[in-house]
Amino acid sequence: MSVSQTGTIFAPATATGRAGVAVYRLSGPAAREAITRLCHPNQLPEPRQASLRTLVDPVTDDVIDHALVLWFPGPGSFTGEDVVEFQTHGGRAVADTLLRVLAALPGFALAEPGAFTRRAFENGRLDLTEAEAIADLVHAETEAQRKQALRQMRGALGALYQNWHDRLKTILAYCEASIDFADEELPDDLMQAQRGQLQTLSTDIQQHLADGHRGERIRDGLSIAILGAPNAGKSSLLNKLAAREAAIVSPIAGTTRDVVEVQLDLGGYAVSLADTAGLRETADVIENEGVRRALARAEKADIKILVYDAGQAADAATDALHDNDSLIVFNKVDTLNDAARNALRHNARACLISAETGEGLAEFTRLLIGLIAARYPTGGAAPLTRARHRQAIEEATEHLTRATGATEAALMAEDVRLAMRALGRVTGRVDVEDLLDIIFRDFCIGK
Ligand SMILES: Nc1nc2c(ncn2[C@@H]2O[C@H](COP(=O)(O)OP(=O)(O)O)[C@@H](O)[C@H]2O)c(=O)[nH]1
Ligand SMILES: [Mg+2]
Repeated sequence: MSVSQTGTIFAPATATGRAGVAVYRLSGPAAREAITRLCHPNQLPEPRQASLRTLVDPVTDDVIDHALVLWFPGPGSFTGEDVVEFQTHGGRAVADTLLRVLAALPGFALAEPGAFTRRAFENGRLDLTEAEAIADLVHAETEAQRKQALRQMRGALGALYQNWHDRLKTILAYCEASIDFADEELPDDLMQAQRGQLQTLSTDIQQHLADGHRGERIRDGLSIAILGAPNAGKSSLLNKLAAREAAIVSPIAGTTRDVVEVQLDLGGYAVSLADTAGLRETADVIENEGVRRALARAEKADIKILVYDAGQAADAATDALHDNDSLIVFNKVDTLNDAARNALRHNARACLISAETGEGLAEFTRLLIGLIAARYPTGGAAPLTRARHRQAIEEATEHLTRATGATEAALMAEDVRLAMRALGRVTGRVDVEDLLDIIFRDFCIGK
């Protein structure tokens, strides 16, 4: 459906299945009728206070369940409309009966995914970044995702964009003054001052954009690739980190050919960890394709784990992948004598591990999490969290650059207006009708 629903909507807010309690949510002009028609006794409870009622099918007089009822009169509710919540016993039969009875009430329709939050947005209860953060919080699986979603839900990102928007509005007002009063006495340096303001704002926005995709990676998960020579122990390391036998380990070089991926929670970060084919020159067509995929994955990875067999001589193919986003691991240290180990310890950046015995793995995991946390801190200024935000803000900066170079107030004003509009699309202040279906599609029913 492309337009938002009208009338009164209802939906289970908790997942279906057997559970102690199930919550149903209703919103819209007729929400209160669900209380007057279904509840015994049927007067409205005190706002925002739980009251125990008996839920009855108004047609058959059958008791459906005993429930806690909450009444949130609009406009001070989540959606801005009258909202009712029923907390019943969980379970299929109660759900089926209650949903059937609600659907039969005049003007009631089952809510589409995200319909409640969409109403909250349309009624000005939250901006689009806050609405998106609710979806993110519902989907959050790790600590970092949860914290980031909470911060955005409290309006940290929206407030930042609003601040930029307001600064542009002031600049626009001066531009328009210059146009309107072109013949009158205005300070000569007025336009120059606006240029300065635009530059300062541009710098702030550039800094926000140049965040190494921090917010997006925390939200969507980081990509980490394990790379190295055949038989270095990459698959063994993946299995140890995943705590399961996800990849085949064998003494036969060239066993791993495709990229094997596992999803992990590493220190609160959602991570997609990829095991790859060993890097070597080979005549085997399929293995060659594996090496190509390994290198492509290395290119894409946010962090690389470069695995060396500690007992082997130099490995130029792996050396070539070293950069600031890589961690170096010498594996199979269980096969080394003390002198050989000490020689390796001179490399301060390297970790000595044994994927076989587990030696050094705790320390390695600690270092890896430290590297992730340093690259993708959860504190500091609120980061943008979606490609949608990045696109709109990049568009805004293009307009700002043009505005800064404008020679006439009218041209500057036009680009400032366009920049404001691009920012307004992020928070949903302007012209977002086309975006809403896409954004709210991500939601669950009942949210
Ligand atoms: N002694 C010892 N052998 C290991 C260690 N890690 C892996 N291996 C062995 O090295 C061989 C290659 O391991 P594998 O994980 O398949 O390496 P990959 O080709 O890099 O994925 C297998 O026989 C493993 O059992 C280790 O830390 N110590
Ligand atoms: Mg392997």
